[in-house]
This record gives sequence, structure tokens and C-alpha cells, in this order.
Amino acid sequence: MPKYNPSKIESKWQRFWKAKKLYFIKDKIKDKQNFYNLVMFPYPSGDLHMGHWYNYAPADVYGRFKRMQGFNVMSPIGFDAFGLPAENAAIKNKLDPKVWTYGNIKSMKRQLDSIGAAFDWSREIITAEPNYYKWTQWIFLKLYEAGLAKKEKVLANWCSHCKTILANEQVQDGRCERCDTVVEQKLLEQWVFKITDYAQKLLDGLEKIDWPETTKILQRNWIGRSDGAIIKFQIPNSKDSIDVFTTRPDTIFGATFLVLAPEHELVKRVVKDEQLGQVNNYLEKTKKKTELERLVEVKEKTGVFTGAYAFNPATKEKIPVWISDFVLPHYGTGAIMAVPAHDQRDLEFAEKFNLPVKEAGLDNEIFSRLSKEGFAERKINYRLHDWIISRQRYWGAPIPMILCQKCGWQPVSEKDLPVLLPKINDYKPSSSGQSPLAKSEKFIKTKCPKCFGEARRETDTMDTFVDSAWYFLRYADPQNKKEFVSKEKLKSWLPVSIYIGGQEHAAKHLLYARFITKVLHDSDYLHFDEPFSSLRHQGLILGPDGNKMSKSRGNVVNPDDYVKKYGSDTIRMHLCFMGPYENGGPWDPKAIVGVYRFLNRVWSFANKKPSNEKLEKIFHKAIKKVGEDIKNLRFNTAVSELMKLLNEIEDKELAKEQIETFLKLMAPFAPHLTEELWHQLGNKKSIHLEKWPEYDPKLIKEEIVDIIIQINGKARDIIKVQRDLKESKIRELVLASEKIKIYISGKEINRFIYIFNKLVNIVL
Ligand code: ANZ
Ligand code: ZN
Repeated sequence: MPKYNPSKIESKWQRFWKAKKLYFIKDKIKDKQNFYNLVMFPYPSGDLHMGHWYNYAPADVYGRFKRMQGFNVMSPIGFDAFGLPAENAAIKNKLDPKVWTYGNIKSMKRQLDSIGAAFDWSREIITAEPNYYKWTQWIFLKLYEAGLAKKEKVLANWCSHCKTILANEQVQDGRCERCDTVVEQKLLEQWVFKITDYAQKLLDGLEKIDWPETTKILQRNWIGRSDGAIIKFQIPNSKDSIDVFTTRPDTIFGATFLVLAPEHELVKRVVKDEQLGQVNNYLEKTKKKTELERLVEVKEKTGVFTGAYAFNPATKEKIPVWISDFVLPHYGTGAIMAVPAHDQRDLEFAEKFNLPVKEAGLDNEIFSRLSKEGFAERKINYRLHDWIISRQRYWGAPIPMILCQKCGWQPVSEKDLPVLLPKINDYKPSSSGQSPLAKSEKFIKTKCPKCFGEARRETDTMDTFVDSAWYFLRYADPQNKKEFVSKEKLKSWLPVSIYIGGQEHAAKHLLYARFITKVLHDSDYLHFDEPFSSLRHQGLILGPDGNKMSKSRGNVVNPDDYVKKYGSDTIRMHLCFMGPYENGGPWDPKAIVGVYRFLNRVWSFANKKPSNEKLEKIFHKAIKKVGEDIKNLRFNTAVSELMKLLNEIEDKELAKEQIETFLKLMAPFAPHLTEELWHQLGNKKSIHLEKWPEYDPKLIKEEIVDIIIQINGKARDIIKVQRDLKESKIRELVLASEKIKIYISGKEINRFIYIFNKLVNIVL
């Protein structure tokens, strides 16, 4: 018998599947339920790493299993192809970002193919294709029509190195997530999506979806709802009052001063002349600070007295008004009442500047009194900011808006979409914060869609998170030229049945996708308002040294090398076997050899001459266990069950059917090897079209069961007994238990309740 030769087998079966279009999935198959098995599409960086494999291979095991269970399973894939790295590489190497991107896509396709996943390439999406971004622009127009896309002066995160603004989600610890430069705040006119209008809906929707609780918590915190009140502090002899936002109106009797954000518009009005110099000075200093610096808790408090006072509406006392940078201008009202007796920051401030600390009792009635008197109202605040989607960069979808001197901003007519990204020569962004497109007169000059006069196009492009906020919809109908997706295909495939990908996207992509889905739902384009019914995250694959894989550490594991050495089936199975899927862990180059050996054993085992002997019970147990484990994404225990099964049956004489059953259980994990052996057994069709084996529950019943014994409802003992005993026999055994004897000695048994094969409750 020839040796197990994975590279030969794998390329052979990959060609076979392609030729048979085995994974090109129809939108409807009679008597089959559709199942949408989605993974996060890659950015075409040019190299597929182990993290991608860890997302895609186990997700493929899951999809293949579902298919064998009788579902019509769609597993699409594509490329999130716009974005900064392409442009930076293009500037560096003096080539078109498109050339760089499409070159990478080509090599990544080969790498993706090597996984041997059941990807439906007929549905491939590339977000940088005009037939895709046309619909990204269309979605922009839908938001514009709904009043949810606006050009606003916003304090934006500006990266001076990338020369672009960044969404809050792209800033990590005050730094640009791409280049690590400290982000500055700049006031700029930007297109924003009013995601804040959807804050409550985004919170409410979390209640009805099957997502990891940790991810829901991340989203809840990011949205940051806080229930509080706005309370008015009147300024003596003035119409002005200072509104503060507080979550603790009950502490108001201890409020001994107010603090405004230095940027607060009232500062200029209330400041006393003799304090003006100091206040202006402080304001200048504040401007130079990043939000991060302002928020650092440990830093010593700074601030300046304005010279003004205001009335505490509860105590009627006059309290001083200060400014300090720890109060942020864009949260709540940009002003707080300071309660040093109850709030640590306020206490630090009071101690620094010798302000009174007043211990006063809490008053739960005060809010309703103050609101009756007109000093207070309920207020719900969200931390969520609007989503700034303007990017002053080239390699993205142009924002489909036109500025006319006469008519103002006008949306491009739908019939004129897509607004094509023009070819240009110089991709460098300008330091004045203008998109490279601003240099292309040919692109800019256009006609106003309303008055047909001379007008100019918007030169900003869209954040790539807009592209990825809806791609999963397009897979249902990727070729459609008339609609973003037809209603019918939406009905066939959406919402997504299961979405598997990294948790790092929790507050970004996953929130944006939910937002866009809700907006399209509210404009009647979608019949559902949550895109991903079920969501799971794979863990992180670390380098062999236990650290995050990175080039600088030199601990990057290249999947291509392992494909060459052991084949895809071994990597797939090893990734599944490593540990719980959501945990991930270090890549162990030795452990993979163990899995390789296992597949070699499968190879020679299945090549043996079969005869007949009943091993049914063992098989049926394994069918049940492997199936249940995959269903719950417990790939590691499914693989160990398969290993156990092989140990048990390896040197037994088996019927052909039994060997086939074993191969079917292995098929999702090692699609190539099993296909080869399946054909060697004389089968003509693909093993991946086979049904998942069924088990007979009668055959796998445990003979012994645990019976919990309770006394007055409290568990006191557990005994092992033969299954299906009569109650009288159970009673005998229970009363013979030493532990139970102690509890009931001298007492009368009022009732003896027996729940079959499970539990006894003795009521004394
Ligand atoms: C009085 C008070 C007493 C407060 C107390 C807290 C505890 P969350 O839950 O995050 O919404 N605050 C309000 N606006 C602020 C701003 N622009 N910058 C900095 N801090 C601000 O926090 C709400 C609390 O944060 C508010 O309730 C206010 O302080 C402060 F024992 O008011 B509190
Ligand atoms: Zn006009």
C-alpha cells in the first residue's frame, strides 16, 4: 500500500471539488433548509496567517458538518480590499494601490484554497470593485435620505502621521491603531453617520441575539448608557444658569462647587475680569492635551476659579464655579456638580484647592422635588459618539456628494452611481488635511444634480468599516446590478445563521454592521433588524513562545510551510484539537506531529480488508459525541473522541460500512484524506455529499445511572444504580445508604418521591 502523501491527495481532491462545483451553493434546494455559515473576510495584506486558519478551518468543520446534517450550507468568502495599508505601500513603492491589492488577493486566494474549505467562490466579494462599492455609496445615500448622514464640524481624532482622521474605534489608548502616533484633536468638517440616534436600539437588540456575553458587555460599555438628571444651578443676578449632568442627584446636599469644562460656552460669560487672564491661560494649556491625558486618573488635578458663583437649588447656598480639564466638553452638559464627600475625583480637586468637603446625607426624594420646582429633568446619556466616516485618503469608496454654490450639498443621483475612483498619480495626502482626490480637477468638476450648474464633488472617501458593515448581505446576491440584494435572496439567506470571527471587532465592525442593518430595516429594505443571529469567537493563536505572533518577535508561524510538510488536513485537525476553540493558545510544532501520526494511522487502518464484527455500541456513542461536540463548537473534544474511537477499532475486523461511518465522522476535519479513502472503498460520489451518520439512542444508554438523594429538598447523597429499576427496589437501596440513615434515624418518612432514573426526595 502506498504511503500517506497529503500534498498529492490534497491538490487532487481540491481540483475534483472545483471541477464538480461541489461548493457552489444554490439559493434554494427542495426540502432543504438554508444555513448561512459566515466567517470574517480577510484584509488582503498578502499573507494568510495562522490566525486566519484558526478562524476558517474550524468554521469549515462546522459548515461541513451542517451540510452532512442535511442543510443547504453557504460558506462565502471575499476581501475587505480598501484601506490604508494598500495606500501606504503604494506611496512607498510608487505603485497603484489597486495593483498592490489585487496582487495580494491573487496570492491569498491560493493560500485560502490550500485550507480545503468549502468556500463558495462563485459569491466572492471584493469591496474595491465598482460593482460592490456602488452599493456602499447607495447605502450612504439611504442614510443621507434618512437624515443619518451629515457633514458636521466635529472634534476629530487626527493622526499627523497618516494624515487622516480616525474613528474613535481606531484610536487605542490615545494612539493611532495603525502607526502608534499620539492622536490630536482637530475641529474639522466631516461626514458623520448618526449612530447615536440608534444607541438605544443597539442596546435593546442585544437582548435577543445569541452572542457571547462578554461581547455584549463590550458593546453595552461602548454605548455607555447612563441614567441621570440635568440640574440647573442659577447664577445670581443673571438669566444664565449652569446645567450639570449627574447620575447622583441624591448627593446634591454635598455639592460644594461646580466645575465646567474649560471649553464650555458659559465660561466666557461668567468669568470675572480679574480671573480672565488665568482662565485664558488655562484654556490654552488644555487645547494642547489629548483626551487621554485629560482622563488619566492618577494625574494631579489642575483648574482655575472663574470668580463666579451659582445657587445650589437644594441648599440655596452660593457655591463657586471652577474650570478644570477633567470635565470633558462633549459628555453630558460639559459641567458637573462636585460632591467631594462622595466622589473621589471631586475630593482630590477639593483637597488640592482647599474647597469645602461637606458630609451630607443622601436624599432620594430630592430629584422629584427639584423637578417639580423646575430645576431638574431626567436625562439619559450615551457615551457613544457619532461615527465619523470621512477619510482624507485615496483608496476607498468616494463619498457620493456634490457641493453646489447655489444649492448646497446635493446627493449624487442613484442612476449616476458608482462615483468611480479616478486614477491619479500622487497618493500622498496633503498636510492641510485634504484627500489626494482634491488634486484631481477632472474628478472634482461636475454638474449639480439639482440646478445642473457647475459644482464640485466631495473628495473624501469612506471609512472602510462602511464597506464591511454590509458585505454579508451582498454574498446573498453578489452579481445583482439593479439592487444591493434582491428581497427574495435576502429571504433565502439572511440573517446570518452563525458568524465566526475574532473578538477584537466587538465594538467596531460588529457594532457598525448592526447599525447599518437597523437603518436598512427601518427604511424597509431588510426584513430583520439584527444581522448575526448567532456569533462565536475563536481564540488567539500565539507563537510557540506563548507571545502574540509578530515579525519583530520572530515567532511567526507560516501556515504555508506546514501545508507543505504535513498537509492541510493535519493543520485543520491540529487547530481543532489544540484546546477549547474560544481559548486559542500557543502553536506547538511538536503537537502537530501527533495529529499527523493519527492521520497516518487512519490511512493504513482504512486500507485494511474489512470483514464483519459488531462494534456497534462504540460506534454509536462516537457518532453522538462527535456530532454534539461539533454542534457546540467543541472541536477539540470531538477530535479526541475520534482518536479514542480509532484506538478501539484499529485492530478489529470491521465491516465496510463501519469504516465508512468512521470516515464520515472524520470528513469535516480531514476533507481530503477522507475523500481519498472513501473513493478507495469504491465510492464514486464525494464523501462530502453524504449524510451524517445516525445513532440509535437505545444502543448507547448508560447501564448505570446516578440517583441524587434529597432530604427535604436538600441533596444529601448520590448513589449509582442499575438503570430502569422499580421504585420499590430504589427505596430499598436509598434507605440502605449510611449517610441517609443518619438523617432519617428516629424520624418518620412522610413522603418518598422518585423521579425516574434521576432523583429521590424524602420528605420528613
Ligand atoms: C455628582 C456625582 C456624585 C457624580 C457622585 C458621581 C458620583 P457616568 O456614569 O459615566 O455617566 N460627569 C458628568 N459629566 C461629566 C463630564 N462632562 N466630564 C467628566 N465627568 C462628568 O458618570 C456620570 C457622572 O460623571 C456624573 O455624576 C458627574 O459626576 C460626572 F457621588 O455628579 B456625578
Ligand atoms: Zn445647484
